Amino acid sequence: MQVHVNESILELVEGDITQQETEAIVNAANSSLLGGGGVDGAIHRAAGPELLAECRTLGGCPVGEARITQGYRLKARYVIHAVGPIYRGTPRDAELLASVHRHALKLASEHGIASVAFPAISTGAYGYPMEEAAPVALGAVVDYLRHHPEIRLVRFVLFGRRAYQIYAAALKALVPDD
Ligand code: AR6
Repeated sequence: MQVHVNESILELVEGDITQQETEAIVNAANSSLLGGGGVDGAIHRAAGPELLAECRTLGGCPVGEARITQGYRLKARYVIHAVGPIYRGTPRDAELLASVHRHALKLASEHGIASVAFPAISTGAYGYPMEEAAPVALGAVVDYLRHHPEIRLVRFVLFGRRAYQIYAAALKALVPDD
């Protein structure tokens, strides 16, 4: 599904983030930025070893922030490595999850990137329940798009039908009149 936020598009699809042709894809990374499982493993496999070599030069990244690299063998020109929170069940979870989405989009704006694909950050190994993560992640992106028309397209790439349905329900609740 798709909604408009002013002139920009916020889109949800079911699929694999490594196959996206947006200018940047977002990685669900950890603070070391040195790779891992899940989305992170899939992106590093698809991008090739040059990605890890560039990540090694970055010196890590705090939780709630993001760093940018080239995309190497990916279709996307850039990878934005975003470090989501490990879910603890406190109000800080949502603050950090919103922050990581804002940081990723700020990097896109600064690099003249107009289209960005996100995975469902923190909802795998980091244990954030999808029903809780979806409104926080989507809300942060809608807020950003309202003030940053230079980002033309944000696509959430959800892994499997259940994930897609949860994010679609959250987006309908967030923009009921679209
Ligand atoms: N495309 C889109 N989404 C995917 C894909 C894919 N190819 N593969 C998995 N997902 P996770 P986290 C979904 O665990 O929770 C890593 O080891 C998956 O179903 O990748 O932020 C890092 O190095 C889930 O909904 O990221 C960190 O140590 C979502 O992507 C840690 O895991 C995120 O799952 C980060 O954990």
